[in-house]
Amino acid sequence: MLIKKFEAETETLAMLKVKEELGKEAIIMNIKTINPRGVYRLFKKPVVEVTAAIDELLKPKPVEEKPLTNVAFNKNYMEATIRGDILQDLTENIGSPKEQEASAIEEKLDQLQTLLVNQMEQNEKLVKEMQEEKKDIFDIPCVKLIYDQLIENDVTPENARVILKEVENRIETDSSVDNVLSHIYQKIVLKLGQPKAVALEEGKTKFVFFIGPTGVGKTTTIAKIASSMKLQTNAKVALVTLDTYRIAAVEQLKTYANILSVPLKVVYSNQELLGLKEEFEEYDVVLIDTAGRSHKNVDQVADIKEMLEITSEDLREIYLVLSATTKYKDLLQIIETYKKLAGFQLIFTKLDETLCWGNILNVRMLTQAPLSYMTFGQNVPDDIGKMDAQKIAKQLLGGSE
Ligand SMILES: Nc1nc2c(ncn2[C@@H]2O[C@H](COP(=O)(O)OP(=O)(O)OP(=O)(O)O)[C@@H](O)[C@H]2O)c(=O)[nH]1
Ligand SMILES: [Mg+2]
Repeated sequence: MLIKKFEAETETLAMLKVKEELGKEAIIMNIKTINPRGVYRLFKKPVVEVTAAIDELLKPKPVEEKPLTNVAFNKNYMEATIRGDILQDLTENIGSPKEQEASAIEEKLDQLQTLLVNQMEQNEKLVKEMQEEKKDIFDIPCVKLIYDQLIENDVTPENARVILKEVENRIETDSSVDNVLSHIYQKIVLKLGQPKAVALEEGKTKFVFFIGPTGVGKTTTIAKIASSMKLQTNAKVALVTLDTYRIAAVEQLKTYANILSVPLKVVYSNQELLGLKEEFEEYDVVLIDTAGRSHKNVDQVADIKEMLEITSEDLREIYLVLSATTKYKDLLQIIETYKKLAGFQLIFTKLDETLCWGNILNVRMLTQAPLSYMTFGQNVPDDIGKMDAQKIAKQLLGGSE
């Protein structure tokens, strides 16, 4: 048996409490009104007290509070959505400035992504097209043949590649051999550049120095130039030799001077060189022969520099004489030595002794010095000419006349 007291403002309310807690089987044992006492009377109202009892077994069980399962939760959630609670939440947020901003950014990102993907696809397509279109220039069969021909003629592989690479853009995979050849030919002609021969100026005496290694043909070339100047342009020519080491050398030039009826001066010191300006002021040109020097002797090159600098720059021309028969490796050493003497032109001799004229192009590409004359035999005065870039290019491409 369970006995419990219930208080309420009225008897009805107290009875409701009893029923709620003990059920309708509860037995009312007593009902009384309790009046507050003492100071409490001022604040509290009288209450009705009901004493009720019930058999333990008959007491109603409290409703069990089960935990919410997922299903239940989802159900509740759905119900709530149906009820509009969540929906209302969402509607409250949609259209808020933050929401609008976020969706704008998202939209922009989408656009950007589409743009990037398109761009990447386009790039890939382009690269593929380019790869298909512009294969390596050496894949064109005739280019390989031309390259081999240049190498055969002693053009260095590096220089041959430079030339081919420079025309690469103009050559199509299906270009005809003639077309390819003509591009390469033009490129070689351009690389060789315009020849720069001795330039005579009225009222001035030009001092033209011929320097270079031993036995390349300096003296012979001077005789050829002197003769062609005298005969073709009727210029007033004088010869000077600084090659006093060998009597034969002086004799050699003397012979040419006699044949050409031009004066020859033998100069023994740099000091004497100073006097030449006055001595030959009536002349258009003074051709100066020097002793062949070993390029390995650096001191001698320093001497030449000193000698050259005696003549003022505007009246001076320097020609470095090289033989087309010299190996490129040796030419490299020669250039290394003579490059200290800036401002020279290049003469190539003995073109008749070799079919491989590649070194003319090699040295030109290495030094950037202008080409001037080429000689092609021992005959004075005939075997000389201005450097003929077209003839050299043809020769290098295997199309000699
Ligand atoms: N085949 C050929 N021989 C040449 C040519 N030019 C010069 N020679 C010959 O080369 C040799 C040397 O010529 P030189 O003019 O004495 O040479 P160099 O540079 O003055 O010689 P050194 O004064 O000793 O340094 C001579 O036998 C010339 O006939 C050329 O263009 N072709
Ligand atoms: Mg000589």
